[in-house]
Amino acid sequence: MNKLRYSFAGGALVAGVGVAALLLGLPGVQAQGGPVGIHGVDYGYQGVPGTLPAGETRFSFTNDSQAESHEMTLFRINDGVTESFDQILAEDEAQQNAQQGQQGGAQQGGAQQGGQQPPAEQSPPPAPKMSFFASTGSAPGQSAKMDLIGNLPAGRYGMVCFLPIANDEAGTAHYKKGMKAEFTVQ
Ligand SMILES: [Cu+2]
Repeated sequence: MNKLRYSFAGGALVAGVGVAALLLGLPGVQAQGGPVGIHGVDYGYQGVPGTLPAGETRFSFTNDSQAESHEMTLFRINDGVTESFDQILAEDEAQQNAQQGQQGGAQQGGAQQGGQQPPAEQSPPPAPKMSFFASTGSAPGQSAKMDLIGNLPAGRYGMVCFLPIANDEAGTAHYKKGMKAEFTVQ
């Protein structure tokens, strides 16, 4: 049900292109200072710093919920983008919904017209406003199996959970209930 382009799986592909040199809990790799301890609750993050120093950083994620799995997916907001992380998420969702609507309409039209019409011209997608950085997550009451260690360039970052609310037929994502946060690295 990964509606969003910035899903866990999709993001992993982007990361492979070299967006960030991420070392997943590699032994011997030390981040300066202690880990940044992030706690997931229903539905939000606790312990998110307002600002972090640039450079090697270790994030340790613990899921304090007893009911829901949670993830901590990090994005770096692209340089020059002025929208807040909340705005970017909202725009992305609106864009996804519009694309789904277009696809549905095109299929219906094609059937009615016997498929004679050439496909409507697709406008190119807008430039992405953020880049996947890293992701981890854990089941209720557990810590993530590995810390995230990454070399954080200065900039603005977003943290988000795309997982759907359990037993919610609409599959509403946790971030829409508030499980999202923005912080700055400088
Ligand atoms: Cu969550």
